[in-house]
Amino acid sequence: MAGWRVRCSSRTRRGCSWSDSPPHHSPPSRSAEHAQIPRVRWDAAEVEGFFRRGEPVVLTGGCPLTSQLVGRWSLAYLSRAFGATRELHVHVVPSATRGFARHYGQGLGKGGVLAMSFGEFYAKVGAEHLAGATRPALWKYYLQTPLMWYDEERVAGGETVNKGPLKKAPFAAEVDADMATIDWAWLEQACTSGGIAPFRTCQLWAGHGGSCTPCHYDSLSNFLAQLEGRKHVLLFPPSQSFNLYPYPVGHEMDNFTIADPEAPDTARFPALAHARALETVLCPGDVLFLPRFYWHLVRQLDPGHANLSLNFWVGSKGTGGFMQQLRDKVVPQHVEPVVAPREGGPRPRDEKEAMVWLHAGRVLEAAAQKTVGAKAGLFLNAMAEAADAQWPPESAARVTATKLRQELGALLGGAAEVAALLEGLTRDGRLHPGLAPAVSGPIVTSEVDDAEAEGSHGKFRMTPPHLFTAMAAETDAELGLPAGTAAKSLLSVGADAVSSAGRTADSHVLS
Ligand SMILES: O=C(O)CCC(=O)C(=O)O
Repeated sequence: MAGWRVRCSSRTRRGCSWSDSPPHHSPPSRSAEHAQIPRVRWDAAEVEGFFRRGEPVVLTGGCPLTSQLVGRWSLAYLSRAFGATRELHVHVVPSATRGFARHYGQGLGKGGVLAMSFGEFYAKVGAEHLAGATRPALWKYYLQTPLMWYDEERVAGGETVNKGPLKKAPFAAEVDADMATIDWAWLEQACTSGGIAPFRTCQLWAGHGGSCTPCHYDSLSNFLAQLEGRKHVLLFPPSQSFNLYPYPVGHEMDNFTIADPEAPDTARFPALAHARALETVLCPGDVLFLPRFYWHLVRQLDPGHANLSLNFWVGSKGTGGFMQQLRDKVVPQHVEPVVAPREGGPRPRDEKEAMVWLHAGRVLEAAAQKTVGAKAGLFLNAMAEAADAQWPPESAARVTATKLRQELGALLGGAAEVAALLEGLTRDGRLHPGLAPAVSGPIVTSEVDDAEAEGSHGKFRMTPPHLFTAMAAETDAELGLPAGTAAKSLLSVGADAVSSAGRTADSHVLS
């Protein structure tokens, strides 16, 4: 394999002949060569097998899902076509920040989510990032906004189903007409053949190249369609979970990894050196099928160049009967997935089985938290060292530990498998003393349940003005800028671009 540089076909609609000239930006160096995600023509007979088996694949050759939008949609086009609606979600982080983690606050990282129109967003990235930028960039921007979606509800067995009618972001007639060119019938057929229906959400991703979405998994499968610019995708199957050091269960970011595979700190995260990844570079026209629970880190290539994707999340967040059975037996409360084992010992035989381990690990952590609260890490460390055999036989801790060993042993195949799971869960102090920084204070997150939104638990979908002002003041102090500079930078919008979008120049994002 010739390094990370993937040869995208120069016959793709947008002529993505990147292999002929050096890219503007290479992904950071890696500790290991990674295998390539298979690239297969969208109409090849073998494609259905990837969906059915739940394996990642890049569909090439003009997949009809979004082929009508490739070459038509661009940042420039959407800034005109989208109209004046100012409800689009734009993530904003200080320029030195590596990525956009979807969660911001003390212990999570600096940043926020602001409501803008596409014209405002484009004016900002045009003035501060895209070719010909005239102002230095204090902030980086990433528009991540749902365009069409179903609300969901959880039903028996932990599955999720669509609830109510299809909803749409308020966009102009031109975008509406474009959305109708999406081949929804192809998507439905793909989902049906893979047993992963129904469609849940279509989201727009627009950036200016250079930054990334850090390593995480989603509970829904995904078709990620690249429309403009390129993205490097690093993908880790569920079997690699232990090697990536997921945040502890219950943490705000417990579907993200604490370790950063792009900048591997193997002194702090030794197992990261063993993590086996798949990778690809998505070019306009490519559609990546990304099965749920696959960890993914997505980097926009080519800083200063427009980057645009649409994705389609599909399926149910449910994890099947085994999870419900396990929860009912060991922890009667809702938990969601994470984890897999070290080289050498017992381990799952395939990625489907690895997913069971991942979820079993999460149930184990949740059960420990329920039993001993904040001492869950200590409890699981002790279990990993088999110290529970010495605990008083009648104690709640011993009874729980025995029950957990029995139930998980039956699920995973035996005591050795449970020991391997415990070893992976507690590796290198992941849970105790705890590798993740402590979180406190209000949180701005794009992954918040409706019931939790807007402050009832100190969580916000959008950054309230007072939080943004505080963050901007910190940025001024860190960079030695006059007070108010960072805030002003975010409030100002390039007059030309805004008026060309048919809007007034004095509009701002925090009103
Ligand atoms: O494109 C990106 O930056 C992230 C995409 C992603 O995480 C997803 O589609 O689930």
